[in-house]
Amino acid sequence: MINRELIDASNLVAGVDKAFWVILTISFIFLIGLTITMLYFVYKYNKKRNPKATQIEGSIKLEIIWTTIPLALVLLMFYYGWQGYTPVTGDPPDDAMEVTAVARMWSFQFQYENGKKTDTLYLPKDKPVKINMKSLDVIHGLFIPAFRVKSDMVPGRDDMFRWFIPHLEGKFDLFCTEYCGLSHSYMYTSAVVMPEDKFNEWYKDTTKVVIPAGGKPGQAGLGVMKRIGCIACHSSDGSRLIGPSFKGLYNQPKVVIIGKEEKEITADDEYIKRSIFEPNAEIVKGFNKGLMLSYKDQLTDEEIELIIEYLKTL
Ligand code: HEC
Ligand SMILES: [Cu+2]
Repeated sequence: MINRELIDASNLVAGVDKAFWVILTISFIFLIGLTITMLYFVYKYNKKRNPKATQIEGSIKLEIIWTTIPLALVLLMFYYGWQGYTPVTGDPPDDAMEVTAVARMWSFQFQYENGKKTDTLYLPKDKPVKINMKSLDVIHGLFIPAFRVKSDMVPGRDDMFRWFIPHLEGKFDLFCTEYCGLSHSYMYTSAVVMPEDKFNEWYKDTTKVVIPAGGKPGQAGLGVMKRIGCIACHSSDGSRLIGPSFKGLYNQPKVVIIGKEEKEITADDEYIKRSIFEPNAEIVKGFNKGLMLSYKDQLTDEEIELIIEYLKTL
C-alpha cells in the first residue's frame, strides 16, 4: 500500500512548500526573538533600574552585523523562492498534453486537443500537462491548491500558461481566485487525476452529453445549463438575477431592443438559439448589454435543443 501523505500531489509541491517553510521559519524566529528582546529591554532599562539614559554614538561593528545578517536572510528567501518558482513558469516538456482553460462569468470550461470539452479538469497521472489560460470577459484566476498551481487569467492575453505533473490520483479542488463579480463563488469545480489507461479510455470517448435515462422531461437540458454555468445568471423561478428568469419565457411575447429600436418578438426556438449564440444582437428590455457572451464554440445544436426542452417545462 502506498502512503498518500508521502507522495506530493504534483511536481511543484516540494519547491513551493520549501520556500513557504523557509520564509515562515525565518519570520517566526524574528517574531519570537524580537518579542523576547523587547521584553528584556523593558525590564532592564526601565526608569527604576536605569535612571540615567546612556547616549550611544554609533558603532561600525553593529552596522555591519545588522546589514549582513538580514541581507543573507533575504537572499536565502530569494534563493528558495526562485527555486520553487522557475519550474512553475519554465518551458513545458515537448510531450506535455495541452488543455485550454476558458473562464467566463461564472464558469470554467476545459478544452482538450481532440475537441472534448468539460467543466471538470481531467488529467492522466504522472504525465506533464500544460494548461493554457484564457478569459473571455474579466480577470479570473485558476487555482488548484493541492498542486500548488495558481495563475491569473487575463482577457486578451493568450500567452499565459502553467505546466505541471500530477502524481496523485483523486479529486482536487479547483476554483477562481479573483473576485470576478456577483456569482464568483460559482467558479468552483475540481481536477480529477486518473491512471493513464483510464484517462485514455475517457479521452477517446467522444459522446458529448450523457443524458440520464428516465429523468423528468428537460432534466438533461437543466444538466447542460448547470454544467456550463447559465444558472449563475438565470433563475427558473421568476426571480431576477443578472439576466431575466427563464420562467414563462418559452413561446411568450417579449420586448427586445435591437440597436435603438424596441421590437416585440415571440420567444420561440429560433429566438432562444439566437439569444445564446448572439446574445448582444437583441437585448431584453430592462437588462444590460455585454454581460452575456456568445456560447458559439461551447454548445452544440443538440445541447441547445436540450436547453429548449427544459425551458418548455417552466
Ligand atoms: C454572465 C451572466 C449570463 C450568463 C452566464 C448567461 N446569460 Fe443569458 N442573459 C444574460 C443577460 C444579462 C441577458 C439579457 C440581455 C440580453 O438579452 O442579452 C440574457 C438573456 C438570455 C436569453 C433571452 C431571455 C429572454 O428573457 O428573452 C436567453 C434565452 C439566455 N440568456 C440564455 C442563456 C443560456 C442558455 C445560458 C447558458 C448557456 C446563458 N444565458 C448564460 C446574462 C447571462
Ligand atoms: Cu472568476
